[in-house]
Amino acid sequence: MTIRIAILGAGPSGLAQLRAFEAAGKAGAELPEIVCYEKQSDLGGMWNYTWRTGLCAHGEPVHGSMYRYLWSNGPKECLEFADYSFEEHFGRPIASYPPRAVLRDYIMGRLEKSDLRRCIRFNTAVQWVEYSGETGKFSVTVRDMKADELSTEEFDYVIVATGHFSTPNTPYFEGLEQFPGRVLHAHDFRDACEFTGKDLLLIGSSYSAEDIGTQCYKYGAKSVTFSYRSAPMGYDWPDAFREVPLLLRVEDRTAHFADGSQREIDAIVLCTGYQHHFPFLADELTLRTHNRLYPENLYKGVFWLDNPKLIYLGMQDQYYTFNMFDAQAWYARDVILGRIALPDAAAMAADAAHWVAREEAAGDPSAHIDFQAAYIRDLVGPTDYPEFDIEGMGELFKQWTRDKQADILGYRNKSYRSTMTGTLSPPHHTPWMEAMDDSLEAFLADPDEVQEPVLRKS
Ligand code: FAD
Ligand code: NA7
Repeated sequence: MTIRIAILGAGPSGLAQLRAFEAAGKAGAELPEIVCYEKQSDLGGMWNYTWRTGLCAHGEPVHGSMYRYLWSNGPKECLEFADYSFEEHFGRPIASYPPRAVLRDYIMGRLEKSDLRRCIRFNTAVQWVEYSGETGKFSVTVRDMKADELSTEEFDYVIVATGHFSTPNTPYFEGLEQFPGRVLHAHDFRDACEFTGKDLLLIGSSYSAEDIGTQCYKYGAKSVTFSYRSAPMGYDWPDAFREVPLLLRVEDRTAHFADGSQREIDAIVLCTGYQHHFPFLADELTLRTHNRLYPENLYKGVFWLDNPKLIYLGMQDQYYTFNMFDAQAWYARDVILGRIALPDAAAMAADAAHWVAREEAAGDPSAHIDFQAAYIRDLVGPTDYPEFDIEGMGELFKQWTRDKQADILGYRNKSYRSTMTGTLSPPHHTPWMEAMDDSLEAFLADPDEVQEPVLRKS
């Protein structure tokens, strides 16, 4: 009987899984039956922009956390697919830090002509997944959101690729309920222009704080105050920025911080990260972790130790993204196709524990990058995913951290060399701080044709 596989989510991770099977199919393998459930109306996952916040038109939580004017926060050379380069997609080299729409176009382009697109059931939200030890199968219950109908199907494998940057972590601070301005989580942030002329307080000192803060400044915020729990970001900020310890309380418009300082503010954005949240999974199948490089209880970072027919993709904290999802998907595919045998439960647990300990011993960003490179190397080795220079890409990541340190508002003007094609990317026609239009058309415009309208806000 044909093996049936459910892929939950058609973002970059779910699409990597489809692509992995497509590659095997093209090489002559007999493919299992695949159904991919996606609650949005198109593929692309987080890279689809939505103006909506809260609930979608059908009452499901809005998945999107991306906002207008979002540009890649790492060089595109570090997320390039090994089997589909940027040059192949765009027909020419492009600059290293593209805006969201350009990366979305790239991700989707790889699957555009694929037959496997027909496996995706859009507007279909996964509601419940449970496993029966008796039948050895998973029951997956979904809601067709347009027809408002529930249905259940059985599968041999379930691949969870629903992402983990959608359900906000929202700590409470005294006085928030009295604060007269806007209080929102980064998940609901959409348009920096809302904060033009405002004094902004951002809680958190990681990617969201850094990016939303710099972007609001770019679009005219008067000042940006970052409040950190553990450590400041420590960049060489322009005068309008300041980093202070944790917020203690808010009284009217005054924010009081742990060092005794205070500041008048107009709005607060909680850039306090996200929760891994799987409301559709039975308790014994649920991954519980914080945002880390090697979540516990996952063999090879993907196979659920208690039941390896449940596979999680993309649940790691991420330096590497798209090509890491590919490495995971190729490995998972080969296990499902019987090309790679899983060891016994004790060996899988020992291997996972070894990686967890190795992550915990990695002390700084450079060691974290090396760790993730080693993890990907471990996955790619036994599969036929095209060989790529994972460690060379790691060096690009290290250069990126230095470039940010040198110029937090200017690092996106840098160019990097693709480890896939060897091409050094051309500089973008407009420095990031002046590039107000984040559309694909503006980004790809010929430098000679770039005139005033391209610089206008979209
Ligand atoms: P997602 O992209 O989150 O896709 C998950 C999919 O699952 C979605 O399509 C969703 O609709 C679907 N889904 C969820 N629940 C259900 C359900 N119950 N039923 C059916 N479908 C469901 N990465 C980079 O490489 N570079 C960047 O510059 C970058 N910037 C980022 C900026 C922000 C603000 C955020 C939040 C993330 C950023 N990332 C960036 C990381 C980004 O999350 C990954 O690049 C990538 O999108 C992860 O892919 P994924 O498929 O694992 O998850
Ligand atoms: P991250 O990278 O998980 O960072 C979360 C930040 O929130 C981090 O600085 C945390 O501080 C801080 N945090 C978490 N809880 C609290 C509380 N209770 N009080 C104060 N500060 C807190 O999430 P991001 O949203 O920045 O990035 C996630 C992805 O989105 C990433 O891939 C980006 O590309 C976009 P800590 O340092 O732990 O003390």
